[in-house]
Amino acid sequence: MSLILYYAPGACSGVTINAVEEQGLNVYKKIDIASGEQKTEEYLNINPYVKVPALITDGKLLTENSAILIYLNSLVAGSKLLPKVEDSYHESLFYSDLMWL
Ligand SMILES: N[C@@H](CCC(=O)N[C@@H](CS)C(=O)NCC(=O)O)C(=O)O
Repeated sequence: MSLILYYAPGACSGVTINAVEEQGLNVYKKIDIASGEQKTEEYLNINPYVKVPALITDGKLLTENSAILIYLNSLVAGSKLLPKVEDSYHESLFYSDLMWL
């Protein structure tokens, strides 16, 4: 499997950078959003939503911190990136925290 996470230092993609490192998957590329690199044709071909983070997994695009975290959690057996939930209240609380990100 090939994975590349596009991120910008100091931006909300820090959430997914931490998760990638936590999972031992050090596969990221820096995008300089201050200089507008996210608007270049090269990056728009990767992520037409003009944002970071963007994860490319086996050539397919996944965006949004929350969705990327759920995906990264699924890649590592026994991952503790996301909590185990005991009931529907705690499951909803988990999604509440995740979406707050
Ligand atoms: N809801 C998105 C937010 C993504 C987002 O707004 N990223 C900002 C950096 S924090 C960005 O790429 N901004 C560049 C731009 O809007 O041109 C997520 O959680 O992934």
